[in-house]
Amino acid sequence: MNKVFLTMALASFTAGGLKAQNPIIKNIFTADPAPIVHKGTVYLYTGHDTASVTATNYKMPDWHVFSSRDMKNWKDHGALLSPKTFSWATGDAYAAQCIERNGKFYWFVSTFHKSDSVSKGGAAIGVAVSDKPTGPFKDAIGKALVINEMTKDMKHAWDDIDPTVFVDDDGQAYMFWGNGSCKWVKLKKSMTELDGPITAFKPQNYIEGPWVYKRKDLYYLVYASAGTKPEMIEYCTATNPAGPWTYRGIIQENVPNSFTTHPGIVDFKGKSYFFYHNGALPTGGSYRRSICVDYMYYNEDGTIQKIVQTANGVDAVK
Ligand code: FUB
Repeated sequence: MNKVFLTMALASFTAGGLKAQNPIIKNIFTADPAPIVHKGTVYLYTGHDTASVTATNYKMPDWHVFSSRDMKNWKDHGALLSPKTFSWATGDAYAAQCIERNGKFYWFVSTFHKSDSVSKGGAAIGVAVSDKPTGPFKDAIGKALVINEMTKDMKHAWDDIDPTVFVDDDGQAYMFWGNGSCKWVKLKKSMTELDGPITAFKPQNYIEGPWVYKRKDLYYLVYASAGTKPEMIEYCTATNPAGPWTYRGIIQENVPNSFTTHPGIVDFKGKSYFFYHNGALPTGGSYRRSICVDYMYYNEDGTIQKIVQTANGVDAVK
């Protein structure tokens, strides 16, 4: 635990009965934040860490959804999706992102494929769909969208994780994902079919957890990087989602008490917010992580200022 952060957190927890906002989710351990805004509400899709204090690997049984109308009070809608929802899946519920298109909510998840006639196993990406941001969600395809055998550049079996999806102004949808290398592919309008070849590339210091979005004609690829092992968050920009991507630097340093961290970015009521996870809750750690949020600021030229990690988090908005 970072001592300064712990001291700040404890002070905020105790001073005058005030509660620290960060981590924003305290009832369970959560990781891999993926926020969206829909009809005046922020919906936060998360992973769920349930490993024991002494565990040396993840135990992630399901994905949760939280919502807030003011960025301060968060409601847990429960475990709305699990690898068990997908007949072809087994194992942990890794990073995921849900986006809305034409009134439907597509929740792109990374989990693991059973060893069967389709795949020898390894990480895979699936899609669940619902008419509402809080479900009920069902498997949109009945099979995985991406299996380990579809990408060959990385030799490890868990490289096909951490999908991020966005729809460009011309209606073309793109999915980026990957551990060790970043891969991208176009998606068809159905959002459940690939629309072309998969391309892999290696942004500077890239490890995993990409988050891709567009702002003022500039595309952003924000990702968990090697950092100092623990991870940091770094980013690239481009004028075309197909690249080339220009490396822009570090936006978030190490987080307290967790090897990984993971970006999720959203604009809400005129402000930009940076979601991430750390291990700062009591008994927390690399396999018992917690989601936080702090402000994110852009410079005039579109570059991103360094994120300041705080215990108090962000102010409530009306
Ligand atoms: O939460 C499991 C894995 O840890 C995610 O898929 C990665 O991005 C890292 O946060």
